Amino acid sequence: MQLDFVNRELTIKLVYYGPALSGKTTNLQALHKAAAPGASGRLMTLETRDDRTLFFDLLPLTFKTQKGLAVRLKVFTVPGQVIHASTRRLVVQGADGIAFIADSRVSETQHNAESFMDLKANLKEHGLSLRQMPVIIQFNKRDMPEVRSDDDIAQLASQGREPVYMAVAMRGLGVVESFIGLLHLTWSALDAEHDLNKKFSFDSEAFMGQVAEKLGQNRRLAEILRASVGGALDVLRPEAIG
Ligand SMILES: Nc1nc2c(ncn2[C@@H]2O[C@H](COP(=O)(O)OP(=O)(O)OP(=O)(O)O)[C@@H](O)[C@H]2O)c(=O)[nH]1
Ligand SMILES: [Mg+2]
Repeated sequence: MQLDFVNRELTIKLVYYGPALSGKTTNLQALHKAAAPGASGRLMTLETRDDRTLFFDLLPLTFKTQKGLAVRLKVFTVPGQVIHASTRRLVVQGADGIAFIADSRVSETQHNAESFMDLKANLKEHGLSLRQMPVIIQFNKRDMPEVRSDDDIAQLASQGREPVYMAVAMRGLGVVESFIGLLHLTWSALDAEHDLNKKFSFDSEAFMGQVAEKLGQNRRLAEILRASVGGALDVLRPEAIG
C-alpha cells in the first residue's frame, strides 16, 4: 500500500496468481470490460503469440470517495508458466491481497497445488506469510468437462479460511464477485493495520458498494459478498489471527 497524504491518494496492489492457463489474464479482461469508463485505465498486457503472459498484465482502477480520497487499485497478473518463476517473485512483491485462480479441471489439481506452494515460497522470499496475506481462491473454468464437483470444492472450502468463488471467467461469471471479495478482505486487513477508516473518515461499506456499482453490479454489497463458498471474509482482524 502506498499513501500520498498531500494528494490524498491511496494505492493498493492486488495480484492474480495461479498456474498457467487458469484464466488470470481472462479475469482482468473481464474486469476491464465490466468497469465503467472513468473507473478503469488501459489494460496493459504483454503476451507471446499464443496468448501466454510473458511478463505481467496490469489493470489500473481508480475510485474517488465523497471525502475526496482517491483509491487506486493496481491489479496485476503473474505469468503462470513454470519458467517464469523469477517474474512471479517480482510481481508478488508489495502485494496487499491475492486472488488465487485455480483451474477446476480434475487434471489440473496437481498444478494448482504446485502453484499454491510456489506462491507461499515467493511470499516468504519477501518476508511475508500466507497467513497474514488476504487471499481469495477462485475455481475457474466451471464450464469445462471433467471439473471437480461443487461438493468437492465446498468440502475443500470448508477446511480453509480463504473465501472460495466459482467462475467462468471467459463469460465474465464470478469475476466481479471474486474481485469484490478480494477487495473487501484486503481493505479489512489494511484497515486493521493502519486504521484507515478512522484516519480518512472513510466509509468502507459505501466505498465497496460504489466499486461494485462501477463494475456493473446492481445488487446490494451484502448479496455480492455472499457469493463465496466457505472461508470467512473477516478473518484478518488481528484478534482472529491471534
Ligand atoms: N472454457 C473456458 N476457458 C477459459 C475460461 N477462462 C479462461 N479460459 C481460456 O483459457 C485460456 C487461458 O486463459 P488465460 O487467461 O490466458 O490464462 P492465464 O492464467 O493468464 O495463463 P498464463 O498467462 O500462461 O499464466 C484461454 O484460451 C482462455 O480463453 C473459462 O472460464 N472457461
Ligand atoms: Mg496470463
